[in-house]
Amino acid sequence: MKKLVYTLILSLVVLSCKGRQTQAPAIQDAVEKAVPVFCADSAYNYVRKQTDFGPRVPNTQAHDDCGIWLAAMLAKFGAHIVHFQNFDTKTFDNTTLKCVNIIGSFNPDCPTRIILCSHWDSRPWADNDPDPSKHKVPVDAANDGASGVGVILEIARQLQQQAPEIGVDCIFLDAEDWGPGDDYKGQHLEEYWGLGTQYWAKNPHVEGYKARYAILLDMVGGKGASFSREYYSERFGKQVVDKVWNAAARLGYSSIFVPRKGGAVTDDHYFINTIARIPAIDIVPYLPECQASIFGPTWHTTSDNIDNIDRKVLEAVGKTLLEVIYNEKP
Ligand code: AHN
Ligand code: ZN
Repeated sequence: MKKLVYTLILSLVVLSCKGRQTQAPAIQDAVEKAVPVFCADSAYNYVRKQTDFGPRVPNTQAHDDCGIWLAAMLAKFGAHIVHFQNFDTKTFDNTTLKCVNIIGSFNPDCPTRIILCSHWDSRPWADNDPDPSKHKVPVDAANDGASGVGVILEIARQLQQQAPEIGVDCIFLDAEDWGPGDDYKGQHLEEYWGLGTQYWAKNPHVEGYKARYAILLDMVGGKGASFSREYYSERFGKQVVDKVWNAAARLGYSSIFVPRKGGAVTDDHYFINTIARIPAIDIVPYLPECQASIFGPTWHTTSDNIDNIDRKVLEAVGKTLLEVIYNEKP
């Protein structure tokens, strides 16, 4: 019954978001381009659906159930191929994790491809919580995990309704967030983060896989978030950063996509750049004024839950990405 009600609510949301948004033609392009409308309510519901499973910590039932749901959603949205890439990986604390990277390929025969990616796992410990007694509690990860996946799912839904001129691979990466935090000082080694990405970069889902570039979404729904030009993104994919920040500026989002340099973040994009050698950028918060964390007040705390998600931030990211995708030429 609950499921039926949920489905009905979702259908209403989806119905209310139908329609097309047209934009003025670019000077060099006489044909008017239509960019589909990103529905923030729909993205928000995909975020909430993930948190409803509970923390998606590898080796738990919530994780496995959510993974099946994500693959089913990509299939439902018309991904021509859905890869379920299972693998085992070892963590810094010597735990073996049963993991899965989930890849939905749209227009798989198109040689010009871009990647949209986000990690879908939850951190097993809220080790940045202001209350030390909560440092072993798993994180809901509404922002740090579910937000990027929710935005990508809503983009996937749009891809089905109107195909862009390029191929798109939506990649949900596992085991990003089992890295050693500040409770393990001296072990803050980058190779223990992004374990799913490292596996994928060494074992791409298709032999000889190539893509023009990759865009990573990490923590793209938190209240008060803004994004700056992250260091490795700029170093490995400056043109991609330009493309995304210019698209955001055209849409009036320069207060969220701030045109300034950010810090350096060892995130999934780092391994896509250095192992897969695909230019990869990170849309990740940069909040130097925030005392608790540069990523925002809820980072790796028990407050990273659905109450901290702002539809307006999801919308700014989603609309900016659709603007990029539907202006990309083969
Ligand atoms: C480090 O703190 C070294 N990297 C942040 C990567 C991350 C964790 N993104 C989300 N959670
Ligand atoms: Zn995290």
